[in-house]
Amino acid sequence: MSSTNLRLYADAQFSSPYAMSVFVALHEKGLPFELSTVDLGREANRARDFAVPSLTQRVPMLVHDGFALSESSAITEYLDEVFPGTPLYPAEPQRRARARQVQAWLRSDLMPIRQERSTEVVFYGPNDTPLSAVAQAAAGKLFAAAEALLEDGSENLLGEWCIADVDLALMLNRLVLNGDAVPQRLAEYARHQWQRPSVQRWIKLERPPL
Ligand SMILES: N[C@@H](CCC(=O)N[C@@H](CS)C(=O)NCC(=O)O)C(=O)O
Repeated sequence: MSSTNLRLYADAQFSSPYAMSVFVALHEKGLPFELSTVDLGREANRARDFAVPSLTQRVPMLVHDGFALSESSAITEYLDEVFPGTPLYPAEPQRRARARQVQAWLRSDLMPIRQERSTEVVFYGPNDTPLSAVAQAAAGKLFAAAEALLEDGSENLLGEWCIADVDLALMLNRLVLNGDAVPQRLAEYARHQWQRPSVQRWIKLERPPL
């Protein structure tokens, strides 16, 4: 364990949107941390040294002072509770609940978009397969929710920036960066969120070829 006492385990391609969310959170908090990669293609996540502490055999996993935690939104909530620095979640209970709702929804729904526009599209390059009818329907649902959440014209979901902005921008950018049709307002929101320095640090990580 390094002197920072924080180590993040991410996928070897740096393509996991969930690892990205935690990486951004650590940078927003200004916390020094070590970054380790887990080769999911070689099932390194099933090896005992990762499988046991992670419980879930999934990245991301954060280890803080010997305490191992997986599940990205549990990690970012933990970081927000334990460390000062930029708040990751709104303080006001209803806004905080909304941020958690958006995170939970993006992690549990919109599967056709996640399958047909994997994060390889975002971090390696676009694909030219048209969206299926079910993916278009999922995109319609995504746009309706995002437009409702951003109806006041704000550049962030809930007034001040929060970690759910990163997750929503990533979901929209699966389409925007692939050249799929996205309402202009939402494409601008996603592009704006992508410029955040903590997000750019993840984007600029050196990736191995696929
Ligand atoms: N809900 C989890 C999802 C984590 C997840 O799906 N991680 C993927 C990489 S993006 C993974 O580790 N897959 C390997 C596996 O499930 O065996 C989170 O938010 O952390």
